[in-house]
Amino acid sequence: MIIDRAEVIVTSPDRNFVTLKLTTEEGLSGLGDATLNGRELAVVSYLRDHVVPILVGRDGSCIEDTWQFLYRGAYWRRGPITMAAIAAVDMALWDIKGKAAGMPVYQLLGGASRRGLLAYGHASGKSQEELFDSIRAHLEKGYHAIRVQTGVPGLKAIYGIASNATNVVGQRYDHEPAQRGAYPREEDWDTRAYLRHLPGVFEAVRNEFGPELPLLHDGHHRMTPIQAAKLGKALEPYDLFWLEDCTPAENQEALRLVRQHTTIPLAIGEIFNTVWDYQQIIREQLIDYVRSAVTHTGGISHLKKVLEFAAQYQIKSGMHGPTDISPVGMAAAMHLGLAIHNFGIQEYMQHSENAHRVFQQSFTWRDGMLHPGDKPGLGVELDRDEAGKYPYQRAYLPYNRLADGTIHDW
Ligand code: GCO
Ligand code: MG
Repeated sequence: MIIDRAEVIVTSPDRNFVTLKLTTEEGLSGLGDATLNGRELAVVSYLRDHVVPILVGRDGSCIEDTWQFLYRGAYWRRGPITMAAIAAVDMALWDIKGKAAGMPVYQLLGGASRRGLLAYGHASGKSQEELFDSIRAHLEKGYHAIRVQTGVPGLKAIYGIASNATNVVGQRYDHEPAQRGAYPREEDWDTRAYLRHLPGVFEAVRNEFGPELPLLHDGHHRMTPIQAAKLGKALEPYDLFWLEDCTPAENQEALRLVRQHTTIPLAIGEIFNTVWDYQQIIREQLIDYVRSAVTHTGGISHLKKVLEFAAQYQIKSGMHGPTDISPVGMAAAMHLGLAIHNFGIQEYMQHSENAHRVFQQSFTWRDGMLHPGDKPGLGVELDRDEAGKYPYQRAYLPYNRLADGTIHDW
């Protein structure tokens, strides 16, 4: 199965996506997601300038060997750009292997461990009324688990909160994608105001929607360890499924302090790239869910190893699935999530209709659960004509400042 062609396709149906397409001499093709939100072209160059020239002519059936060749061979290991590029190659090779075998990738990974994948969506609102409307819209769309993000009195713009009331699933492209434009948007932040406000919001949501609905929250790296501990304690009565990214977790030790004070489940890892980023927090059981995306963690081959390590400590998966993970990356997450034993939950934010036209997919979404479908490979095809209608547009994630002008984690 010699790799004959390797192409990098950049398309922007409502947001930018970078896709690697590998084709073998037999004419089998595979897709891999290499999208790094707001820094897309860096991965394009890494692939086009450094990876494509050494892929062509290799035996595409050797997935692990190709992974090691790209990881160890580069000498410069880890990091989001390298690992997104390797992930794209890895996904594309699994896709090809599935097509060659006539099996969906989850079968190659050991077969299904469950009927489907519980998925959560993103509800948000500046006010309680908007938030409740957004939660209701998600329930109507079939979600059985919901992430709750809220505006904070006195703050104008917060990442993750839709800026208008039409916060309807599939139409919400005014938040979370990197914003198109020449310069990143500035937002504001005040952790004390947020800590005062959030517990009351969860109390109101529980009173309105009852005790059973799984509720999640993303702290987006904004707290110090002691602030995170305080928030975890304050939220305990509302029985959250998880509190995500409570601190900037590249300081893995910070979580020890959080753990000493609260039993709230912790989810971390969407900005991690390798098992090494998880070494301490998994071994010391400082988290409950691994948030990595297949796309940003070296592909199916590497994330599977991270999740198997996590399984030894009863830590589960909670794979990243906002709209900056392309339909190809989402498919890879679904195949992996279906096969592993320690699946927890899958984030599923839903792509726009234009994105669905570019990427033809075979997954199903029923009763709050995702399933990757049974087409051979990953089950996604890319329509080149549709992709060509949407050229790349420069886009940046926002940043934020405290009232005195200090830049803060956003
Ligand atoms: C999430 C995330 C996203 C990321 C975004 C960055 O939990 O879904 O925090 O909103 O910030 O994917 O590219
Ligand atoms: Mg997050």
